[in-house]
Amino acid sequence: MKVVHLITTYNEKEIVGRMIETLAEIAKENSQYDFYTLIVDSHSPDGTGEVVRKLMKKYKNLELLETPRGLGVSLIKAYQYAVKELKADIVIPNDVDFQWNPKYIPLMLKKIEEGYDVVVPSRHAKGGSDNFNCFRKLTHFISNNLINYYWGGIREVKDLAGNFKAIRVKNVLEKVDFSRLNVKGFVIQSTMIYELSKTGAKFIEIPAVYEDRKAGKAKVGFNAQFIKDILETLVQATKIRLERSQRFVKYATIGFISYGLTATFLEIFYRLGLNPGWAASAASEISIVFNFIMNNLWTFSDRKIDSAKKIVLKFLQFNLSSLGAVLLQGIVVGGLAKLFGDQWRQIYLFLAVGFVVVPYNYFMYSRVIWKKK
Ligand SMILES: Nc1nc2c(ncn2[C@@H]2O[C@H](COP(=O)(O)OP(=O)(O)OP(=O)(O)O)[C@@H](O)[C@H]2O)c(=O)[nH]1
Ligand SMILES: [Mg+2]
Repeated sequence: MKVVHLITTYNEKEIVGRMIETLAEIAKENSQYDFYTLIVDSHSPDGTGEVVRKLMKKYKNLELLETPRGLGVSLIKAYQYAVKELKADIVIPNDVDFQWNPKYIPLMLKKIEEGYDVVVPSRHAKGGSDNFNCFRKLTHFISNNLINYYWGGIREVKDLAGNFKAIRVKNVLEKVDFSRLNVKGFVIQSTMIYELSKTGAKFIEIPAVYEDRKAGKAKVGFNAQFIKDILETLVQATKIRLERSQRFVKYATIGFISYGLTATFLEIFYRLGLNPGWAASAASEISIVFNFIMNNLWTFSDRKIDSAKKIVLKFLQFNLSSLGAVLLQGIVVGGLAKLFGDQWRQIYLFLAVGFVVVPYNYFMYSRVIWKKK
């Protein structure tokens, strides 16, 4: 299997050689893999590129990719290059400064062999840690926890800010649509977790220690670039939140229309002579069919069920799950009526639908009926 390291550098001439050497040692000790190192450098004025060019004479599996300034822009180019040109099977991006120690690589590869698609060394997994000062702790908390995790709703892993991860190419990285990614700075990290999650990737975090820089200077400090990075993170997290909630909005729209449909058919069937109970049941079944078709074509179009046999099976499952919703609704309304009296029944219905049936159905649809492959 071909493993490609993507090492991003900007003014890192003191340390780039040490990273190349360390990766070569790891390659020697893990000879079952075919390792390749791509240094991704944004035309560093300190001559990092020159150092790499010289080392390319000594190490044959080493290459330099020159990119425009910006970590996001650089990584987007590098990921595409690793997939398309280098034909990588596994890609491992990392910083050059040893804050993420390459010693975790053999374990990360083992996890990929075990079937995980994205392995993320994490400061927030049990046993992980960092050595940040108060300022960095605060900025990390704001961007990682508050903006990305809570506001953006990116929850596949807890450590969303690190560069270091192992990613399977087949069916995962190769499916990421880089042409529509337009991020410039450090927010590329949480954006990648989100993009990878859309491919249906299976994630795992392994505990890791985020160490101090071994040489050179940090590019992160309290300056104009930092403000730009935080703003970009906020905008991007908002976009991700909106994109993610689109599914729920579609589901809710269909639910709303089907309520109208049930009410209309209840009237029609009743006027045709059915008693109200049968009329309501028949109307509900029509709404169930409508729900199933529309959610399959629209809400879950990316996970569409299309073989005839599966449609039959899933439709039966869908009916069973809807029956569950009806029972739940009955239990909640009945229970509340017993406790507080019948006169508030419309309020109980509203509460049962809003707080129990809607979340229950959404859960069943997204996790059972149209679950990710
Ligand atoms: N190609 C490229 N790499 C960059 C750019 N900016 C930063 N890097 C590299 O990306 C990695 C992360 O940058 P750092 O400055 O270490 O950022 P950080 O780790 O969040 O900050 P510290 O904890 O203070 O080191 C390093 O290897 C940098 O050299 C860029 O514009 N282009
Ligand atoms: Mg660093």
